[in-house]
Amino acid sequence: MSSERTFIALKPDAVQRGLIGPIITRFEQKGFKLVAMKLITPTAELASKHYAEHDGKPFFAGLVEFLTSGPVCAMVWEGQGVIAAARKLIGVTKPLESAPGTIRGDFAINVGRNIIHGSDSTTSAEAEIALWFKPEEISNWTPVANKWIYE
Ligand code: ABT
Ligand code: MG
Repeated sequence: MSSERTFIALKPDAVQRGLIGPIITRFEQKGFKLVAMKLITPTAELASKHYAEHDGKPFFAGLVEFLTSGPVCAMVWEGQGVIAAARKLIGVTKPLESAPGTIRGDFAINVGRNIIHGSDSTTSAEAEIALWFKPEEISNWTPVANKWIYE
C-alpha cells in the first residue's frame, strides 16, 4: 500500500476551544506524519472554494461565515491509507451520530460546529492541499519511528 496525503483543517471552534493539541495527538498516536501546518484565517474566497461542492445549499452562507470567523489550523498528514483513516478518526458529519472514540463523537454536538474537516477522496485531497498550501510549505521528512509503524 502506498503512502498518500490528506488535508485536515481544525475549524475556528476547535481553535477557540483549545482542542488543537488533543486532536493532533490522535493523528500522531495513530502513526501518521505531519508534513504541513499553519494557522490561517481564511478569506471568504478561500472558504467558498474549499466548500464549493456546497455552493447554493441553504447552509452555505453560514458555513463560509463560520469558517472565516477566526483562525483555522490547516494541516497536511501523510501515511498509508491516511485519507480514509482520517475520516474514521474524525467520525461522521453529524457529531451526535459520530461514535464515541471519534473526534466529533468525543468533542462536538452540532453539525455546523463539527470542529474538524478531512478530505473525502484522493481527488479532493489533492485539490484541497493545493488550495491551502504552497509546495514549499510542505516538509518532506522521514520519521525515525517509521520502521516500528510499517512492516
Ligand atoms: P467537512 O469535513 O467539513 O467537509 O464535513 P463532512 O465532509 O463530514 O460533511 P459535509 B457534508 O461535507 O459538510 C460540510 C460542512 O457543512 C456543514 N453542514 C453540512 C451543515 O451545516 N448542514 C448540513 O446540512 C450539512 C450536510 C457541516 C460541515 N462543516 N461544518 N462546520
Ligand atoms: Mg466534506
